[in-house]
Amino acid sequence: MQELWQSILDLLSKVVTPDWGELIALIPIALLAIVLFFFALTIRAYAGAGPTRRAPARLTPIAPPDLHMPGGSYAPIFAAVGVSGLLWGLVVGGTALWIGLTILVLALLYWGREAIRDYDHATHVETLPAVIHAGPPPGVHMPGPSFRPLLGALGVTSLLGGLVAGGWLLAVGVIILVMTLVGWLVDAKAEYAKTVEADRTGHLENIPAPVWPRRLLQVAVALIVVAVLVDTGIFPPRSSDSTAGGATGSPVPSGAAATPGTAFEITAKAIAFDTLDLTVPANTPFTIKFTNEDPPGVLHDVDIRAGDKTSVVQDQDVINGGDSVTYSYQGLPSGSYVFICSIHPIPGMTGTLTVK
Ligand SMILES: [Cu+2]
Repeated sequence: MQELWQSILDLLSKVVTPDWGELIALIPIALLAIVLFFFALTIRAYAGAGPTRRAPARLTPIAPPDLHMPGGSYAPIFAAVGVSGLLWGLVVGGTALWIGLTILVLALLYWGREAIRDYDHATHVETLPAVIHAGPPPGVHMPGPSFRPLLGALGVTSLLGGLVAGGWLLAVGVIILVMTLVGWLVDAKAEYAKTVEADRTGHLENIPAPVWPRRLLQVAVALIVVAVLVDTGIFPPRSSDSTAGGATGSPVPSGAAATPGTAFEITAKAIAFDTLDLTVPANTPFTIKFTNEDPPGVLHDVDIRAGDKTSVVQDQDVINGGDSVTYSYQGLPSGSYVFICSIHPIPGMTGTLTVK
């Protein structure tokens, strides 16, 4: 009996226990088949629907009275394109991310404008008499509106961004904040003067309502944009002259510069050296004027290693993006070496150094 049962189980296991790996690999194909099947069904349903359900006889829906129904909008489609662009940018990174973000922001702004238009339209058909308050009740003083908090928020944001990223953004944040606080103080002083005046006249007036600070906002935003551009190194374009003898630069030893063929210049940009081949005389000190043209935060150096690219022969300090330095190296016995960035030991930052 036991044997019979076992033989049945063995037989069944061939059928019941499939190769799961192969089945899982088939899942996407099965999903695709389902989707295609659905599309086919939909197309067939439309094809068989007959002319009456198709375009020519389409009616424009009319909303019942007192019911507001906004018309069709492309905004959700634009937003979907923007989100797709953003997600795609998150996958591939770099410029695509910014393009996706820009599309999304533009789409949302468009949507917002549409919504505001719709809102304006809806509020204009309002038939109830609008209640307009002439002012606060007697004895209550209500200060007028002020844009200072908004500018202050802009300044604080810029200041905090500057504290994180450093550079000109910090200075711009301080400038905007100081401008805001001084303006606020001026407003407060004027309001105080009004209360003093009210003691005499028995009537407390507000200071004139401020106009929208278009010019001030434009200046603030322009300052922030310029600071970000300068901090990220996009503007002005860095030339080798402007960074010559940077903060970390050390003077070229006069003895080394005197020997011909011992002073070199290497520029690193986009995580690659512009030179990948150097030849120096044996047992002779030499220098490399090294310029890092990558954005701040991207560190590079030029170390010398043996031909195996791992044994360090001479080590140098890394410099930050935007900096420049003159490295001094001691004379080397003749042979084949590499000069390499210890941060990015990739082919683009590994050059051959021939000493002979
Ligand atoms: Cu590097």
